[in-house]
Amino acid sequence: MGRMEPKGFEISRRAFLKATAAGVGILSLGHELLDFGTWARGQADSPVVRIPTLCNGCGNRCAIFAYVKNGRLWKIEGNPEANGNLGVICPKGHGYLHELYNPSRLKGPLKRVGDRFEPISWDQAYKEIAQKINLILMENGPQSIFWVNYPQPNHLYALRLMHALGSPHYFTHGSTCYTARNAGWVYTVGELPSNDLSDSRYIMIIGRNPAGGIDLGQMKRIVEAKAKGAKLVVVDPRHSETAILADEWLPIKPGTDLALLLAMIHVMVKEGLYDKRFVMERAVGFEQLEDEMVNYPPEWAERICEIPAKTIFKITREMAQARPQALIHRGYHGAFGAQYLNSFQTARAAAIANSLLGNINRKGGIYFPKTAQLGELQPKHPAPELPKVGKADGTGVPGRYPLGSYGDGIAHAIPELALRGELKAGFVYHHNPLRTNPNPKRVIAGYKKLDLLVVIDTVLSETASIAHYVLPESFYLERDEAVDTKHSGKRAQVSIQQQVVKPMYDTRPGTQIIIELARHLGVGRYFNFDIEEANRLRLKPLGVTLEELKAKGILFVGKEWKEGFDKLQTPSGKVEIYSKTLEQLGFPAIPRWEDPFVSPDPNDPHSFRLLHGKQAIHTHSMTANQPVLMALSHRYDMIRLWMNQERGERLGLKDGDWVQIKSMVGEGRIRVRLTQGIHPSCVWLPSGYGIFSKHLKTAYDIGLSYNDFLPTYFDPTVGHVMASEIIVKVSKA
Ligand SMILES: Nc1nc2c(c(=O)[nH]1)N[C@H]1C(S)=C(S)[C@@H](COP(=O)(O)OP(=O)(O)OC[C@H]3O[C@@H](n4cnc5c(=O)[nH]c(N)nc54)[C@H](O)[C@@H]3O)O[C@H]1N2
Ligand SMILES: Nc1nc2c(c(=O)[nH]1)N[C@H]1C(S)=C(S)[C@@H](COP(=O)(O)OP(=O)(O)OC[C@H]3O[C@@H](n4cnc5c(=O)[nH]c(N)nc54)[C@H](O)[C@@H]3O)O[C@H]1N2
Ligand code: SF4
Ligand SMILES: [Mo]
Repeated sequence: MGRMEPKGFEISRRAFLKATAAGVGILSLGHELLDFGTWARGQADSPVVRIPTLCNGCGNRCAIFAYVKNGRLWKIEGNPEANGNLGVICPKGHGYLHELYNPSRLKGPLKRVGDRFEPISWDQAYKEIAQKINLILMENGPQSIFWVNYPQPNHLYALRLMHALGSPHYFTHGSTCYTARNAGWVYTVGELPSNDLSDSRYIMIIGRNPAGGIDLGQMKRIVEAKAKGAKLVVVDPRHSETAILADEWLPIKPGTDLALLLAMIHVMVKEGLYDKRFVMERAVGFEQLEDEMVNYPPEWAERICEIPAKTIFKITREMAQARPQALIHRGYHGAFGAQYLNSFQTARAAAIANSLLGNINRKGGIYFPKTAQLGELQPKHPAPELPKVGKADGTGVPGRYPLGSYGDGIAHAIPELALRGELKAGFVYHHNPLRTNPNPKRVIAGYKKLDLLVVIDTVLSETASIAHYVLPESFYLERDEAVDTKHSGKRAQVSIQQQVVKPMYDTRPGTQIIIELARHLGVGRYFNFDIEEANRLRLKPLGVTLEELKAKGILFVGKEWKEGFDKLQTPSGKVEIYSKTLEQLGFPAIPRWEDPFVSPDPNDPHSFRLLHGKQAIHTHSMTANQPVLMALSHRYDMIRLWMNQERGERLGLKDGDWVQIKSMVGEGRIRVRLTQGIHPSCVWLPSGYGIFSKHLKTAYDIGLSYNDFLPTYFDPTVGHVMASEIIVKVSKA
């Protein structure tokens, strides 16, 4: 463990006593009562200890140093060497720290008794859960049990548990976030790549907002590229935080990015701007692309996406000039993660346009990062057999969702499968479907239908509130976790979340909970290890020890990234401009224009498309209850619906007025923000609010969530939520 005592952190004992002389005599620190003298002596005398770990304020899992004094967390800082955040951390990371000392945290396991929760011991909770699961297994078979979680390094052990029980039903939140984007890339270049931003000379970002939907490393690299003269073009119906930095902001009509991309491809093909050698040697299907693209000149696209044809020509020509150090960002959630009926084709078109720039695995282009290949637990700890039944959500099943990600599953199908009686019992871990899945009325009905719902969380979230058992996980700074390979880049990075302070309450680390559940469920033979042993086994092939990793927090392993490639992980080994696989499955083998599923009524002044997105100070459903972060929301008046100024005025609205929003499935009230910075056809809702768990007092009933307005949809390609296929009517409240 790295130790240091930076001068600035030491408060001298005298200064401290002076500052608190008028204070109380007894202080309550968590659950311990200390007399003031003991506490003050401890504060003054103990050194500041620096422990490297990972932030859990959002899925980015930035590498941080936590500073601890006298057993209390002092502050966190970014780890300067880390790929993902390059030494910085964001406001959510700072704000979420306060959760450690938030009195509304879960303090021990709970059991539902009627409409109340009662405390229960860990052992008793495990016994009762195991009894119920065993009964359900006997009556309904293993496929009636599921596990769903936020994808994270210890998911491996949850998957092992489901397989040990014989169930294929392991899910992540992917269908609400990124499955269209991932599939688009996978079916074109074989895997999900990264963006080599810092060495790029021309960066085009479509519906990605790393300054708000935070990615700290990306922002630093964009700024670095700009300092070297790179041009930044941001395509977003909204003037996002990233658009503020852009050389050019293209306020596209939402849902039509595919038209823009098809027109760009058209220009590259027609004017011969593409990388001919790369396409000839490294891609299949260019001839078919040429045939199809005649249909999509920029003049056609302008009528659909409302970006002037001359801008499309200009941007495309400029990009071709800068290639191969030019890229279209691989995207995440906003434009084609899981948003529209055409999102899969949009992701495909983005991948193809990049390929025509010849930038695949090139400096300044789209590249395949080096990822550490962790070791296996087997043969020492044999893995259970793979389940014999397929997934009931239809992922990977011909005729259902053949392009769907079997690994992620379709999590928002869980309530539907529960309503049909196909799923009977489940574990929800670090995930809050009641708030983050579409159409909460259906989600609540589905999850309530389960014979057994076990939720593993740190607070009484919406989902935990309806569980039969709530198992409290220790806060991230209180626990060791599975080694992580996220944020790989030019060199493979391996990182670790480790314990920084002692658990305040009767809580346990997630991996330990999984292992203990397995032992009670009679499949302990697959879990004869603890997190430490598992971490050691997994690090072994990398040639680094757990001690080294714990001392530094992150380590780089393996060889440096190199330009170029021999063979891609596609069936042809090349870029699949034309995809035979898609053809065989009955999907368009070359992207072609598809309208979004729904569109606002152009003749109705009240009709808008409802978009949503991140604000830099909140994470999904998990930070709104942080008093410091919510204070920022109020102070900067951020809990408002963005609407185009002129359209708002036509509805008789003034900035700050209350409006009523109504869709097919829900309604609600919120204040409006009138701005020039949004396309007239849509309104935009910040996505971190609308908390309805009464236990989360700071957040309760403030703002709205887009999910309240989103019907339950499954797109026909990968089964995602189609999160922006929402038409709402907005009127003055
Ligand atoms: N602050 C914060 N940061 C986060 C997270 C968080 O919860 N909070 N979560 C992390 C996660 S899990 C994710 S998935 C990422 C998401 O990261 P992003 O995908 O960057 O985030 P979003 O805000 O969903 O969307 C980005 C932009 O897409 C725009 N947009 C919406 N519809 C369209 C469209 O049809 N076309 C185009 N071109 N643009 C459109 C929105 O206006 C928005 O500015 O953020 C990560 N970082
Ligand atoms: N309302 C709304 N819905 C959304 C989004 C949104 O921004 N807002 N974004 C969409 C996207 S891009 C994504 S990726 C998904 C994300 O959706 P989810 O996977 O549901 O993620 P979160 O809302 O971040 O948090 C889930 C739960 O994890 C709990 N939690 C936090 N830390 C810990 C911990 O250390 N241990 C345990 N056991 N639990 C913990 C939180 O209390 C919370 O209840 O949602 C999608 N749906
Ligand atoms: S982006 Fe912010 S909240 Fe997310 S992991 Fe990094 S520091 Fe933590
Ligand atoms: Mo996400």
